[in-house]
Amino acid sequence: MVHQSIRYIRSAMFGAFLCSLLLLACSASGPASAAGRPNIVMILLDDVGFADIGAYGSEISTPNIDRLAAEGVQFTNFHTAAACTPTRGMMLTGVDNHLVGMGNMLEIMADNQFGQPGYEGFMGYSVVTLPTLLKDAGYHTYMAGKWHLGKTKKSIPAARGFERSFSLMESGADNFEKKSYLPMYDFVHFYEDFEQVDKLPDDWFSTDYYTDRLIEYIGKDHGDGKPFFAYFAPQANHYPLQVPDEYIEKYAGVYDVGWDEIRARRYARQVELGVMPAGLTLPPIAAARKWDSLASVEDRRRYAKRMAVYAGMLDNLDANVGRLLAYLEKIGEADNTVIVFMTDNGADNNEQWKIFPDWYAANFDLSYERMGQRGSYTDYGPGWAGASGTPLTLFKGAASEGGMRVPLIISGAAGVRSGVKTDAFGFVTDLTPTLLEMAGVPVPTGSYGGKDVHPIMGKSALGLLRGEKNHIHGPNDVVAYEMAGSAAVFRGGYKLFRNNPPFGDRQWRLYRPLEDPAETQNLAGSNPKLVADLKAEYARFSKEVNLIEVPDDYNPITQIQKNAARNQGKEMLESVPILD
Ligand SMILES: [Ca+2]
Repeated sequence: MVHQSIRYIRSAMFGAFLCSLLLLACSASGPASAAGRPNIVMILLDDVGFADIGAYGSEISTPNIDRLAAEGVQFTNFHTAAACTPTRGMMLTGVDNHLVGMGNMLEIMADNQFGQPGYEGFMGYSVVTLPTLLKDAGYHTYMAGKWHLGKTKKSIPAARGFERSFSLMESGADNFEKKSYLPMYDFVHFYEDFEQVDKLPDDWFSTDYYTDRLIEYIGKDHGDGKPFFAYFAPQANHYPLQVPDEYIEKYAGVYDVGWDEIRARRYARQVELGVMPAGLTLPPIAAARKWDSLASVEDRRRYAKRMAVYAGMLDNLDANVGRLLAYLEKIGEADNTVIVFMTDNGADNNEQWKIFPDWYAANFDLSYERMGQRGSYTDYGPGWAGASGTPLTLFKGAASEGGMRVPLIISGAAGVRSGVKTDAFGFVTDLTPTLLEMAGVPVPTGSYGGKDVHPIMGKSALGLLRGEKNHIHGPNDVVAYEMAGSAAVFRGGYKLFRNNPPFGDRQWRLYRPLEDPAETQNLAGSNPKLVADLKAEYARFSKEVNLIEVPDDYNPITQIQKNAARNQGKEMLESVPILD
C-alpha cells in the first residue's frame, strides 16, 4: 500500500508537471491540447500473429501501421494472455485476469471453477475500467468493435465506461452479415450504446463499418474542449476470413511458395529489421505438414488462397487505420494523439470446418472460388498460423511465446520517442497504468467511487517510452499468468512455463525467450534452484489472485462439449459461454 501511495503521488505530480509543459508547448493547437492531455486511440487486432505486420517482418502490406512503428516505439518482447477475453480484461483494467473475472474462459471452464469468485466469465464489478477512469477525468470515451467481456446491460461497453459504442458481444461473427460463425450458437448480438442492434446495413463489412462509427463518434464531439479515448477492436483477423475481393486479388499467387518459405523469408526480414536475433534454428511448425510434402496441387491451391484472404483482410484493416489517421490529421488532432497498436494473442491454428464439417457445409459456401466473399467461410490452419507467429512456437491458447508474444507499437504525442525499437519485457496489464499516467489521471489503489476495487498490478511504461528508462520491469519483478492450466512466470529474462493438453504435457520448462524466442533450449535441468524459486513465485501469485487450478484430468476439448450443453437456451444470461 505504501508503495502504491507513493506511486500515486508521483504519478499525479508528474501528470501536473506534464500538463504545464504541454500547456506551454501546445497552447495554440486546439482545445484538447490546451488541456495538456493527449487523445488516445487504442487499436486491438484479433488473432494476428507476431510476424504479420510489415514492421515485424511480414510481406503483407501494412504501410500505415509501419508508419506508426517508424514514428513511435516498437516493442519486440511484449506479452498478452494467450487468448481473447483474459487479454481484453487485463488490458482495460491493469488487473490480472483471475481478479477481473476471466480466470478461465467460460467455454472451457472446468467444473470446479464454475461459480467461483474470479471465474464469472465476464468482466466483474471489482475492477474499475480504463474508460471509466478517463471519462470521470473529463475524456470522451468511444468504442467500436468486438467487446466479448459481458453481454447484459450491466456489462456491455455502455455500462463499463464508454459514452458511445457500437460493439459485438460474441468472440467473433461473420464479417458481411449478422450471422454466427460457430455451430454451438445461432445468435449474434450487437449493441449500440444500451440498445440492441436488430439489423446491420446491407453493405456492411465489419472493419470498414467500425472505422466509420469511430470517426463519427470522434467528429460529433470534436471542438468541445475535451480530449478523447477511442478503442478500436476490429474482428480482423478472427475467422471467418473475409474481405472485399480487391484485397484478395492483391495477394493472388503470393502464397504459392508455401508456409515454410514464407516463414523463412519473414525471419530473414526480422533479422534485417532488428526485430529478432540472427542465427536462430527454427523448429518445424507444430501440427503442420511440410509444404513440400502436400500431395495434391489442389490442396496447395486452396491453402495458398486461404492465406491470400488472411493477408487481404489485414491489408484492409491497415487501410482503415490509415483512414482513421487521416481523419485525425484533417481535424488537427494528429499531433496530440497517442496511438497504441497491438494484437490480443498469438495466431490461431484451429480449423473449425474440419471439426464440424456438416454445419459449415450447411451454412457457408466452402468453395475455392467464393473463399473470402459474403456467404463463405475459411480459416487458415496451423501451417500459416506458424508463419504468422515466426519465429515463435505454438499458437493462441499456449503459454509458449507463440501464444503470448505480440506486436505492440506506441506512437504519437505525450513525449513518446520516435523510431525506437525496444526488447524490454512488457505485459498487457502495463497498458492501463501507462495510459493513465499519460493522461495525468491517478491510478486507483484499492477503492474507487466509494467501492473496493482491485489495485492495478501492471507498471507504467511511460519512462521507457520517453527514454528516461530502458525497462518497464526491474530484474526482480515477477509477472505471472495462467489460463486453463497453461501458465508462465517471467522474471529477470527467464520464463518458466507449462502447457496443458492439447499443447503440452503439464511439465514446467525454463527458457530465456529474448535469446531463444522459439523456446528450443530447456534450461530447467541445469537451474534447479531458479526453477524452484519461480515455482514458489507462481504459488504466491496463485494465492494472491485466488487461482483455482484445473483438475489433473482436465481437457479443454471435452470440457467445451460439456459447457456447450450447459449453454442451451440461455444465451442472454451473463454467465453463458461465448466461444473464443
Ligand atoms: Ca483473439
